[in-house]
Amino acid sequence: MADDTQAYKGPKRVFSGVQPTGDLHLGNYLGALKKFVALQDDMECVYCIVDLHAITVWQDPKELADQTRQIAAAYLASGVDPAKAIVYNQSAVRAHSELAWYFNCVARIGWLNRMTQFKDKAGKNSEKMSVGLYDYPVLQAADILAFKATHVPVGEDQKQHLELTRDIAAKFNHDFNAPNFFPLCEPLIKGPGARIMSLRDGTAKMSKSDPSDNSRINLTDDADKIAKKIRKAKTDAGEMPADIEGLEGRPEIANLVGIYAALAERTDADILAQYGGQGFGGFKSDLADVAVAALQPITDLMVRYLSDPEELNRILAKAADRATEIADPIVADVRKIIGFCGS
Ligand code: AQP
Repeated sequence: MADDTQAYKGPKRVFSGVQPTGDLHLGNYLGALKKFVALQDDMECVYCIVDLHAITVWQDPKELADQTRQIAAAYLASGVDPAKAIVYNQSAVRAHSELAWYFNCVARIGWLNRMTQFKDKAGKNSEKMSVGLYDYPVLQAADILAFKATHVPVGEDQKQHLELTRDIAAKFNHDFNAPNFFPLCEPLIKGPGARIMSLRDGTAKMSKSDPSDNSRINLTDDADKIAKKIRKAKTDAGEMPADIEGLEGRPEIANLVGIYAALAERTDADILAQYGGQGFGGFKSDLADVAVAALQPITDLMVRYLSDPEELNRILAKAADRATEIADPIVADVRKIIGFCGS
């Protein structure tokens, strides 16, 4: 695998996406958006709002476009610059759907059966879920490979899906005797914020679909709400540990320390050295200040962007044209490689 990654000689390109399925939270910000901004000066970046993924579960047609603009506003407010990065919604670029079908014929059912995210989301109701939810990782592979993306910044929950993307790319290259046609993309997961956990349960991922709003900090929360949620965040009967070993078996404390470190751009060890031996009150109060200082400017800017939906529509449409210019020739080559008549 490693040799194959290096063997790909095409340009380096970043692709990632976020679903328009509700308010973005701190996990989405630290696991994805913050990384998006950091990469846009170094490589060509394609940042998608994955509305085709969103409809794998029911979305109200009256709300989908608003939700899509909400994510676009969050991208821009976080610092993604549409003059540098390509920011568009997935359904506006046909290459995603077309390539997903070709990859449906490359991916194996056994591979999809192993995907833990589908099992987690479907629970005991897998028979009643849409085929799209089951097939979600194949569309994700098409998203990435329609741009021959070489780097994919995501949170840790997406690791298994990116391994599947690499498997699909490798099998396509092998089956069609097209060595290195698709790159084996490199996940950019490591670093602070890769896995932010629920404020109510340090063993569960912070998630949009958690029924408890107190489990997450939303990018739309105001300063009071952020402070209240952090005050209420679950801790334990002990005190703040002074070193990393002291976080062992204390997932809620480890999560809060990780959030502090990621937002303040400091290390966990540094935070622990400062607060070790103290109660949680002062630490939580400082964490709330750090969170408000980092998130409030983003929230304010989001409101400004959302006040002009037509401008957001224009930004998305222009970027969709740029995305189509990159993806269409790649998918045309795929048609030729597969051997379709007239391609
Ligand atoms: N808790 C998290 N910590 C770090 N990164 C996270 N991401 C999501 N949750 C965390 C990353 O955010 C990006 C966008 O995610 P998404 O909206 O496309 O889908 P998701 O992973 O399904 O987000 P949620 O909040 O967990 O939604 P539900 O509740 O619907 O499952 C991805 O890069 C993801 O890794």
